[in-house]
Amino acid sequence: MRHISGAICLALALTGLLQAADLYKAERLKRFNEAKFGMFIHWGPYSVASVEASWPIMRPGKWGISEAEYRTLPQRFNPVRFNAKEWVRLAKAAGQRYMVFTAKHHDGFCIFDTQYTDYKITNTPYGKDILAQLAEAAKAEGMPLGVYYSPPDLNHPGYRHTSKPSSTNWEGEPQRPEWPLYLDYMELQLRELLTRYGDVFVVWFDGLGNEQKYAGARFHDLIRSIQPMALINNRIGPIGDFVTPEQRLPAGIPRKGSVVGTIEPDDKGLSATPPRPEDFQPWETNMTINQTWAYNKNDLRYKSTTQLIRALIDAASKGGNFLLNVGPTAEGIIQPEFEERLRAMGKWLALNGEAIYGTTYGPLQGLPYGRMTAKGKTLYLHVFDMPPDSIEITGLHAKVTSIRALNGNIAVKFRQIGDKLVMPVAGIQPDPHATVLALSTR
Ligand code: H79
Repeated sequence: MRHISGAICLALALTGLLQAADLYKAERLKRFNEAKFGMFIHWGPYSVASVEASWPIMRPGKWGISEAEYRTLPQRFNPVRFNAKEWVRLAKAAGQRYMVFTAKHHDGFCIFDTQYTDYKITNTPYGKDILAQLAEAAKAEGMPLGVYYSPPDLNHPGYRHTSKPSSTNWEGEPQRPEWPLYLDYMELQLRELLTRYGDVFVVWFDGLGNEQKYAGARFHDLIRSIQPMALINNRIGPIGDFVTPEQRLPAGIPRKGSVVGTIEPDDKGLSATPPRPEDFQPWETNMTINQTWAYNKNDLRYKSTTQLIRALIDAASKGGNFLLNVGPTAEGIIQPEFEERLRAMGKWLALNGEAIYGTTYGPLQGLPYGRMTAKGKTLYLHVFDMPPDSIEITGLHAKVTSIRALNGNIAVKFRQIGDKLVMPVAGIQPDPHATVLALSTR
């Protein structure tokens, strides 16, 4: 008898724990979906050289910098114009609702004052903990802040033979007896990041494939035990809270169990039609404004504001988030080409944000004129290319009760016959980026 009740007790306790874990997950994902649009920041001593973060020592050749010179960059890193508040305020003005900052990139340099390596910010001429300043400013402004933490670490002697060129062994050497020391180092640093900088919105890993060597479940457990509300992405092995197509938008809606390639578009099993909510796989696209993650004065291939706004809309229309990168200069400035675009996005979001934040994928996908998002009984039609006479959509089964254009809050005339909805464009003020019509339905 005592035996049975013991077993029941244990079962109840376990169910309780499982339910608590599920509740945390639901809450994390709710916050993630409310936020929708974030600022990614790649910043470190590499910003001095107008190259790319870490890749110059991984795939050398085209960057015009040797590994030896790359390793001296911390001696020249002195961002005297860095002002954490200005970055946070810019993110706010852009309508971004979270920030993700490179605490450690693949090169192993730490922009926070870790106890466990000398390759860090407090050993540069600048000398102060940058993550601490950003965390303080973010907290003061009510901006959620996440940390990017690279599992690959080209500077750690447990990760690889550091006497060899990084280009020969940057994928790590997990078969060496020193490897577990590297995993312990990761744990120590994650503990620092999760206990010294306040609430962490997301731990954004970037494992570069072959991630089973990190035995990621250990780090998931660690993060969950310290900050259960911190989101975890999919790049340390386990799928975590969300998947992360890089530099591209998936062609359909990710479902649980579908393959969403990280860098190569090897997506499989995406939905062209909306999945049931419980089958949806949360995701986030991370993307640069030009072509480089780090500051690079030679990279002038900027996406236009319209392209960026439409990328955000496309992501939202498939249920995803959009994490848009800036690479600040060596002085600590976010360059004007980025700032202009971000402020213009913020202006568009100030009018149309209700069609983005907290929405989910729309019931109609692949629309000829644009995209659709949804929130409760309201459907948002984002018109990219305004037709000359009327906007017509077919396939809508819900009964539309009223339509308004979000820019100006003007009522829009419409006719609905069967599954066909017709909206004459006369009276709608077109927005060159995207005009949003909110359809109230019954
Ligand atoms: O941190 C950023 C990148 O360093 C990292 N993830 C984002 C968030 C990343 N992981 N994998 N990749 C980027 C893809 C690598 C593409 C490459 Fe290349 C093609 C490496 C070398 C050639 C892109 C172009 C990077 C350097 C040149």
